Amino acid sequence: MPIDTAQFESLLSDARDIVLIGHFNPDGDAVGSVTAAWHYLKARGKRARIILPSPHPESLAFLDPEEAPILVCERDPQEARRLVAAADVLLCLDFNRLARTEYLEDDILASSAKKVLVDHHIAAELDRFDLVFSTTKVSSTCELLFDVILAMPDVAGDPGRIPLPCAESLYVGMMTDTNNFSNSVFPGTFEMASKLIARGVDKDGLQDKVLNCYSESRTRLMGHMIQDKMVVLPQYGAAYMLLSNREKDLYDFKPGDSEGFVNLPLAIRDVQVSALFTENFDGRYIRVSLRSKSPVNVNSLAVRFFNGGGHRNASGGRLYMPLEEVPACFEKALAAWTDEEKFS
Ligand SMILES: [Mn+2]
Repeated sequence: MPIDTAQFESLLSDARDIVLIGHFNPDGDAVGSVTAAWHYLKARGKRARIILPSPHPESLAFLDPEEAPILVCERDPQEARRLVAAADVLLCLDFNRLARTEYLEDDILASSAKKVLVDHHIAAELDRFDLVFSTTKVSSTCELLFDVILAMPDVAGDPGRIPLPCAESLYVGMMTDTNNFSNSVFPGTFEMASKLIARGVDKDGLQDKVLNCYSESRTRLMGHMIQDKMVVLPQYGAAYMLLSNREKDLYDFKPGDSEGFVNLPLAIRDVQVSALFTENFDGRYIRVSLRSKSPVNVNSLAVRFFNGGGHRNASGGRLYMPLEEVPACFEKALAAWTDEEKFS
């Protein structure tokens, strides 16, 4: 479907200070989309800054623009608030609710800037933005942003006009959100990949930089999780793992190290739903990650039982309880989750 970029074009051409914002615990799609947008704007001679609520994984550091390094709100909240207040356009990427920025919701609402959303999650807060690009029929925010950029008048459908660093960031976001083409892949996803590779993106190089870059201790932690922590619940076609702060210390855990763990139990034939429960570093809450095989909709599980949401086959949320109480809570949720919700 053709994307109407007229309003976006006029917002951007008038803008002097643009701020790009990603979500808390930023993943490849969050970092990919904010940095892709930054490089696109830079090529247009626009001044922009990127704010992320919390630090990104080290493996994505190469995407951080040297000229205007990403501002991490947790490290410099005052500067983040100042930038949000002073912006005339706020471009929010890869989140559906302002609460996903953790610290900046009120500041974003209070800012007089025009607010633009580019996102692929279910049920975005449409009324809080002046302009929204939102669909769930793409692999990632980066795929949607690729479509938007391609439809901008200066690019005019020619991927050759997308700056190379922008193209690389877009590829990384798509590659990580699809788990390297294994889930959430649409025909348009392959079209995007094909056009970006033709543009000059080094697919193998990015794969090695982002996916094959972990420490030895991370790979050992993954083995420990499968061998010692995975619990399979055959009666529910489900499996789960708990990751405690003690284990994180033991395995020298770095942000991003548990990326992909939640997908592992889905390799078991009869497991349709997989959950990873991770203790937050300061013990304030348990981070919930949920994945499912195709007909099963874990978004409904995340929304009803885990204070969250996301996508049909990949959702997240939070629990406010000690880690020891999580197994009983998860089993209770699985028992109460109706088939109607499960296959909705
Ligand atoms: Mn995403």
